[in-house]
Amino acid sequence: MRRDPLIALRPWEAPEVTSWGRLPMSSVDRRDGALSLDGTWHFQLVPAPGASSGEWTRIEVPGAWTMQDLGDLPQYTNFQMPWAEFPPASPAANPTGVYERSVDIPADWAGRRIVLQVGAAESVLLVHVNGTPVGISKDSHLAAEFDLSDVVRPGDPATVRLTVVKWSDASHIEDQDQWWHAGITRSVLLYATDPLHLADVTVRARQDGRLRVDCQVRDAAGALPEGWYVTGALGGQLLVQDAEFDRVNAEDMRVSDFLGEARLSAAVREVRPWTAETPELYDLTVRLHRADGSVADTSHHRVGFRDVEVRGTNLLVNGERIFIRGINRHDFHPLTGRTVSADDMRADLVLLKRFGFNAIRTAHYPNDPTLLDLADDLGFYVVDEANIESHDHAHEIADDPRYLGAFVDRVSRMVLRDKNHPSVIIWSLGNESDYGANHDAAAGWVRRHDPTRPLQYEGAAKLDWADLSVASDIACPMYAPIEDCVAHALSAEQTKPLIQCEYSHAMGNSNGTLADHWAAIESIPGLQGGFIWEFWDHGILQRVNDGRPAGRAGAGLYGKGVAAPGHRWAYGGDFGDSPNDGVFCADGLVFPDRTPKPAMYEHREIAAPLRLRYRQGVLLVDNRQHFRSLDWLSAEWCLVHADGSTRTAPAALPDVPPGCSEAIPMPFPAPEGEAWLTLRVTTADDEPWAPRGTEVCLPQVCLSMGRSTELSTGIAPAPSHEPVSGTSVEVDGDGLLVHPMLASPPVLSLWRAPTDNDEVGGMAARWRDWGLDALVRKVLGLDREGAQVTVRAEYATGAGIVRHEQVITPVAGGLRIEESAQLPEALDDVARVGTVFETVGGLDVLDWYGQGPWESYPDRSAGAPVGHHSLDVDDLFTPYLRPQESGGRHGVRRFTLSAPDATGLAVDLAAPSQVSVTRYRAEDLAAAAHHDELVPRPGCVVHLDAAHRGLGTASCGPDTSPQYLVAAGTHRWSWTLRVL
Ligand code: IPT
Repeated sequence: MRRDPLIALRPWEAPEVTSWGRLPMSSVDRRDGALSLDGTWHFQLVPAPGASSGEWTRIEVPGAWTMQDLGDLPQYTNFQMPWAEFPPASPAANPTGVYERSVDIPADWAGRRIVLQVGAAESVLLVHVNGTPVGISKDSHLAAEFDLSDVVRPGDPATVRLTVVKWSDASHIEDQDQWWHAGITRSVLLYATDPLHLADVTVRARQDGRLRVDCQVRDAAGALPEGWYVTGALGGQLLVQDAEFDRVNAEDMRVSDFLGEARLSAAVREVRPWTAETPELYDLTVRLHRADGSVADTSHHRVGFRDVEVRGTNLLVNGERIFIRGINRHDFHPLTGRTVSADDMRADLVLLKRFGFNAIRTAHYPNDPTLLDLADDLGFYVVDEANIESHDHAHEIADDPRYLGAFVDRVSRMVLRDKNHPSVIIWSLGNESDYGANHDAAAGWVRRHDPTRPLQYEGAAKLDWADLSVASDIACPMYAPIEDCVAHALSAEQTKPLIQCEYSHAMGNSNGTLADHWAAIESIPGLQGGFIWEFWDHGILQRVNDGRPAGRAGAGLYGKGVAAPGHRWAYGGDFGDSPNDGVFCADGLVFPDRTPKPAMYEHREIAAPLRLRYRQGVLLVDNRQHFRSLDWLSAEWCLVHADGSTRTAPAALPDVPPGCSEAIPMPFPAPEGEAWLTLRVTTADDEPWAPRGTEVCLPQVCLSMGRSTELSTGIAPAPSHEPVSGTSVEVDGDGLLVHPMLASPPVLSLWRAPTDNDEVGGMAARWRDWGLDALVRKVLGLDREGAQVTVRAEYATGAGIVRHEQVITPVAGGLRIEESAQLPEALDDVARVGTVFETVGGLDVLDWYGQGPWESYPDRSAGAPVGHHSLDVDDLFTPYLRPQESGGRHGVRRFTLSAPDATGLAVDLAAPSQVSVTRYRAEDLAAAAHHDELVPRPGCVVHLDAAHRGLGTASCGPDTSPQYLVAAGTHRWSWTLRVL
């Protein structure tokens, strides 16, 4: 057999080879009108490039083979490479997929230039057509195009063979924190153009309406043929008249000087500028005409008129200092791994829009091109990031000249593809790859080709946020503590806008202190926001019986964040993958099925377009947007009293300009006692991302006898429960309360099922060392004084003795339990101090007065308004992928837990407390690795916490702030228990 020259070249171990035979990247989108080659292809998986199994099977394109049960499964590592070879080497065992199909080349393509486009192939693509080697490409997240004109014949079938080599020198610079997959992950298509065609179009559209369009025609060999010309048409009705060009002919463009480029320019009067809040787009059609006027080629663009600029320490869009309410997003899907449909991408962005996000960082590679079309359309600012992450060998690669071409290739091709998207406001050179000459080379290319946008790279800026000489116009650290950001902004040293490229790591039950970040960002010039890490939990839907990915057959086998019975969300190690980094890939604000986690509601409120304030009896509405009025919003007032009464009234929103505030009349007469006023804000009309009536935010103020509190710091006093005599308190020989509604008595609890933050941050290990997960109670004394019982107990921990006292007193209709716990000095950081008990079965509904309805914790409670809430107990629980502390509600003052026949129990808390009601004990949660392993208990496990530790973000980044820690010393709390 003849040796295949593409295999003989061994391009998978040659970083200098970034491509061969590949056409230059372009902004001209050829997807419309192309022949789709998506569908079922013949497929062979062989153990190494050049091997042959002789056994053909089938595969879906686009689709990674790792998701189609073809013998090679996904593997998850964060930054460690999955194998030991040093760059640029890759392992000899190198799964290689051969995709093959036949395609009928349309007969009417005779005389045309025929191009194959492979949307994305991971990690090296070798192309053969009709047995002829056609080309090579690397970069798993950008399309590769090949000119087939000389190897196919219109009217005849052609055999397209795409060989994809999984591991390569390129894997070392695609070492992102995500699943390793392999195969063709985006669409494959074939299209034809005139031999003389629009090779590239560069659109510059300014906020003031100036438009410049540079068209590159290839291959005109320095001059367009006699009489050929280019025209452009902008917008439907309005602009063409006012624009200088509708039809700009060759003379206008000084075709005599033609060097392959034609320039069109126009000034659009009364242009509606593009911003993420006002994503105004104009249709631009560029046409290349033959001398007889017929059209040789057409290119469509959606143009947004806007300016981006870094001025001093501010990032400006259309001259305004904007806030970046961003998120990091991967191309991810639980059924297909990396292949994401347009509908799915739209659903991602719609959800983000509904939760107040206005920016996306395409972590850590250029996303599917459709994502940018949608971002233009729906309104997002995008940091477009090049596909470079050399994490494990960052230092070696950043200056390695063998990788120089790859760096420049990846960055420049991204810019060439995406430069006309108004949504893209910043280019990123990649992620976590140290900083070296290869970065500067790529930065130089970008600055020359596109001077209209700033550039960022965390690795360049991280050693000195203010250094103006490095390849980053933004100080874009990751996971910097709030105090460090504040200190920098106040230091007088700051030279660039500070926008964290990653912060508030959303792993498990997390995102503590998000509101504190934003309090700093909004009040300190120089701080402009950041991108939360990250959007998705990367759990892959897996069949439990055979451990295989469910693949496309799993459609619909999940809901409300949970996989259907017989399935689970797989994370690292679940496919037998080794090495792996476990559950670290489950660190998103949404579950793998896109169900929002409670932290999304926290963000929604922090990012609300409208905020309420109440100062000295005056109610103020703030328009917190940069460009929009409030006229797209409707609202309704809701006043909630502690006694359970609620009043509503329609609200008329004032015409407050962006960034301004206005006083509005109080909608209700001043309430007696404490009450909470909420504005339920919804969309007034259909928005592209939300039907009319969609809830946008729930700003709230506390109206409390002239006192005011934003959000949730106060709560009304409890009804008093006077002691009554004549009733008795029943306790057993150990001094444990016996009560008809309780299946297990109230005891002290100092522990929670560790969150991912607790585990990675080291707190969980400390708690285990102290023995807090298995406290042993020793009764010291039991006293009766009349009807009152006092029980004193102690618990030996690795950090000293904890003393606990319960004073139980009969009160009207129930029992009052006053408790205190004394924590020794060394026990200075526990998960909680409170009571835990279990109820009898059948109590399925929780009604409470406090913050809700969403899960909230002391350092994540800005998004949960105070009110009367009601939920089924099962719906209180948040199914974090690795079970952990979940389902808490902050600021709870009282609740009932009832059965359908309204029997049950009621608890009144003397002070607002952290409460959780679940079907699981903390140890049940801590013992399970996946949600499907949990077995609900028949009764409810109820925690009443006098103090509960904040969540923080210590799985990657800062722990919670000191004010949210549970201190040593004496804690006191008191509650009453009644039977309904
Ligand atoms: C940072 C990475 O950029 C991101 O890909 C992800 O791994 C994240 O952390 C954690 O989930 S890098 C980290 C070493 C700070």
